Amino acid sequence: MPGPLSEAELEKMDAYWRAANYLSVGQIYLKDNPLLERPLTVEDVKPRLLGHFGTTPGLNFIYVHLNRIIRQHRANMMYVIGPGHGAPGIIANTYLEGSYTELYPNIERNRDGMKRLFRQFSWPYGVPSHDAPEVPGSISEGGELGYSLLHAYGAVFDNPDLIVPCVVGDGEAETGPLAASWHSNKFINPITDGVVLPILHLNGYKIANPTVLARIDPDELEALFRGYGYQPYFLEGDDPKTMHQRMAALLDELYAEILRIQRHARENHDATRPRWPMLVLRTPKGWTGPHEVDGKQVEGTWRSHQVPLEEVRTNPEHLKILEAWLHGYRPRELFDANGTLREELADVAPKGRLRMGVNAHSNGGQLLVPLVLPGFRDYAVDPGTPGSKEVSATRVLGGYLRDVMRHNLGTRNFRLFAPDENASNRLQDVYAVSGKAWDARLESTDEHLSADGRVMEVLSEHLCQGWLEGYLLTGRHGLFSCYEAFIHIIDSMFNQHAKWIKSAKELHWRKPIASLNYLLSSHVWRQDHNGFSHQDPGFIDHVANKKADTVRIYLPPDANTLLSVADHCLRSRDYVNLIIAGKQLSPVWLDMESAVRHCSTGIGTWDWAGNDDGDPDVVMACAGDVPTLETLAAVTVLRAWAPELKVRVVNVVDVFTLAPVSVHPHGLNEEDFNRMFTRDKPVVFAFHGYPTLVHKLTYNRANHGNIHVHGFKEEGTTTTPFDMTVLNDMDRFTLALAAIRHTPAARHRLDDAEQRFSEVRQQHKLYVSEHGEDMPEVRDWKWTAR
Ligand SMILES: Cc1ncc(C[n+]2csc(CCOP(=O)(O)OP(=O)(O)O)c2C)c(N)n1
Ligand SMILES: [Mg+2]
Repeated sequence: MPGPLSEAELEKMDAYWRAANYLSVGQIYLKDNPLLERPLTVEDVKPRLLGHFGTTPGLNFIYVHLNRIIRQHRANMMYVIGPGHGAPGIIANTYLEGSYTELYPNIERNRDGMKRLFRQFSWPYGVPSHDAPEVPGSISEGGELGYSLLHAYGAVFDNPDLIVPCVVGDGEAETGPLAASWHSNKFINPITDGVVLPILHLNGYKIANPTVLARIDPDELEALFRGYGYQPYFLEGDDPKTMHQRMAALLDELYAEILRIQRHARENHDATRPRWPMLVLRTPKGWTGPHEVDGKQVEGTWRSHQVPLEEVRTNPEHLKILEAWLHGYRPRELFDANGTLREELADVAPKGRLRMGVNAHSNGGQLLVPLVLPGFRDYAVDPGTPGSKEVSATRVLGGYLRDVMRHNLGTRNFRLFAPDENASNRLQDVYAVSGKAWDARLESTDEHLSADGRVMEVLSEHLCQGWLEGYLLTGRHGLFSCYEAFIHIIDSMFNQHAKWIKSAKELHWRKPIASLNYLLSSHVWRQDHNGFSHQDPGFIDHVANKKADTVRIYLPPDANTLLSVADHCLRSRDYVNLIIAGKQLSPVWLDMESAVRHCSTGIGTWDWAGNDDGDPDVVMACAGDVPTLETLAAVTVLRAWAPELKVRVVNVVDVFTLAPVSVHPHGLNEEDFNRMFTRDKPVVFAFHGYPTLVHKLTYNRANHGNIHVHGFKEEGTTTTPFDMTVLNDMDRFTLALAAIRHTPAARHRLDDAEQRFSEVRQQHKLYVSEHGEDMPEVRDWKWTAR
């Protein structure tokens, strides 16, 4: 069949593809005899057959053809694959192009190296079976499906020369995040951003079922993608030679179309949303694998998803099929007697930095330019006497973030991400510097929308998270602000990113990247108008499970501490930082220098709030803005209910200071912890989240038996701010009563305190029921020094 490839070129590309397929099958099955220099025996086969063949030949086919485009045009391409279980294919290709051996010199490009390449795959202490940080050229942990397109789009923001072909599995395409991801094209600026070329890999099957997109009518499929704003190109077939010619021709056309779109946009300064091309590639699942096994069709069906032949070690017939399958790729034509790829095939791959295995963006830390940060002290709020002034902490932070944005406009390496909540979380000041990215129709009533915007707002936590991950992994910076309750939507994506960071840190060649920063506002205690559905502080617990050297949790009690924490987080590398701070008016407790000192230790005694003279009867501890407010109010309640009680106030910003230093690097050492919390005095602890976390972190502290934690108990509704704390027994009166109850020296006060408590609680209930707001003495309460 005629096409752009000469006969020789076609032969070479096909051979190279066979080599990639051969190496992929070798990784799944073999631990020895890598070049089949002797008849295959059971001893050559791995004891545990792990891996996925079905998707791999398709991924390899695409890789080989992208290589051709890169060579011809010196294109800057990074490959993202959704079906990450096809890692053997990517490993094979990076090995063939040489990038694998450069990063892992023990995997030499000869017989021994090939044997090690095969053996290490899915082998204890070897390499994982999925696309993972260990895989050269990858930014997408492919174990959990659904995020490929988001990572690809995140990568091309502000990278105008980058092209990211992104393979979407047709099964993966059924996931929620992926289904929403297609809309990313409305957030791309053709002048200043790069291009994602989605390649829907319609191999027809998932693990055990057909895929929806493979079984709808072609016109429905086309309409679907046109509806998403793409121009779909279709390619279908299974005859390798024909497919090589047609794929080469099609990629030439697609590449030309991409350049045409970019040229038009850039020469005319016209950012109008183009109809970006995409490819729908329909090839058989398990292409080139055994067609039939035990009388059942395997190639072209779901049966080829993992290991098409499972009984190789026990069934001689299967061993024979495997041997014939491997020989079918004609390895002698591909590798020389030493096991090195034949020289005439090597130039199918591009050279040097152009190889996808070493694309600079895929190891984004190499490209990381630190943010230029304004002095956060310039945004400080003067508190006057502690707590006398009320501000929205996140609004104050918004002013700082506006200038972070401003200072980094030139480098174009900072973006904010929010699921339609940026202004709701009070970060709207940033619009003075940069609007919201939007490349769909504009109406005269719209505000702050532009194709050039750097605030990414879309009502999908998945999209925000996935874009940000892609942006960070390619060496940029960002912050994701979200309602606290709904951040749970991306729990699993957070897991995967945290795992990525953990594993990447263990690889010498992966450079540190900017941390993933969450700002959770509209938090559990101040969801006054939204109620129970919006009240959930559980993300803290979720984050706390991850590796100590990867996660940080901050609960700044006021605006100044929030500024200090944010500055720290934006400078940090290779962490996930979780910051929780309210957006409602709330007291400022510390002046800026005290805030900086407090945040640098992460925990501290607030001497100005206590009266313990170094020897308290009770420790009142708090973490979070509302718990801090209630704790300080409880201190003033105690002055009336038990005036002689010596109270110490401890405030926690950095939750992990509570953990032993053996568990988390931020943990207080035993001595400091005991000095602060005492060894034997009661501790009443008001905590932003679920109380169990404090217990979990402090369970082996000397004084753990005396720590009484008050936090969210899953009681919520649409009610007043103070009533929320009452419903969950974290209000000032409950905290004061608990202090008296647990302090032996105050026992004689208990009856009286209980009486006062029940009266005030009754009064509160009646007042809020009748007036719909909190009692004046609660609303107007202010901290007063003793
Ligand atoms: C979110 C998620 N759910 C389920 C799985 C288990 N899983 C692994 S591969 C696979 C099928 C993938 O099918 P497809 O995307 O079509 O990939 P391919 O056919 O190319 O292998 C499934 C369900 C997963 N990895 N991630
Ligand atoms: Mg599939």
